[in-house]
Amino acid sequence: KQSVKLVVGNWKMHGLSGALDQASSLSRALVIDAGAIRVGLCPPATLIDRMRGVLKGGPVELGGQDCHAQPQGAFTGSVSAEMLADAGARLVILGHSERRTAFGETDRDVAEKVEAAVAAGLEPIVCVGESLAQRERGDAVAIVTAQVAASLPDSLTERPFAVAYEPIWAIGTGLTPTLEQIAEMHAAIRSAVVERLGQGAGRAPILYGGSVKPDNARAILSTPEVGGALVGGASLQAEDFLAVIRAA
Ligand code: G2H
Repeated sequence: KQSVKLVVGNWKMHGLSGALDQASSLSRALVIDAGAIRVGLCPPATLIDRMRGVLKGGPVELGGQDCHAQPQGAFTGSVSAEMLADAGARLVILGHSERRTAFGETDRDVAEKVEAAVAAGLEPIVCVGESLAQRERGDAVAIVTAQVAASLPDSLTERPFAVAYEPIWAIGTGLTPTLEQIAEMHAAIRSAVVERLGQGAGRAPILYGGSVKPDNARAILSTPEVGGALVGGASLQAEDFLAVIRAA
């Protein structure tokens, strides 16, 4: 049996201190059945510790959006997994396509970051996804399953983690794959995860991400093999994010 659904908000580089009000509204309005769903929020790293204060006692889990592969050192501008955990994070998004594209992260870099996250006690959400050109060439499943195999290190065996399938062409565009395409890809990802890490890892939730909105969330979240959602734009306002969560 698969684990409980996991719905995670990715604020990307949005959110000054005023945005803590959204986290506080979310936390106040959110009533969840702990056995059925988990909710996470990944604000910019500067807000994690303060958001912990705002969310205190509530069901929302905090996360980072990236971490360095080393626990500390002379890496100007970087934040380690231990630092995220120290600030109050339990989750960390790794290998988001915006990191892969804009910062040149490779599958190997992502795997090293996942190792660091696991060592710091964080639960990584490892992102994979194909470009539009790759989908149009018919290579989407091969590309994505290869990313899965190369981005998940051995140390994930027996550790909690999630994979997020985010087709690059669906991110922030309002476009989404068909439900059939999502189901097909998630089944392929699950097989690749099991092949890479063994049967035990087959329970890891596979989230869908890319233009999840209140009006498409129910259909996407009830698609076979979809274990949750990674939500960008629609997680910035508490009202929208609540609507997505309630659709899960
Ligand atoms: C995909 C997603 C969140 P959006 O990047 O990770 O963003 O929902 O805005 O497409």
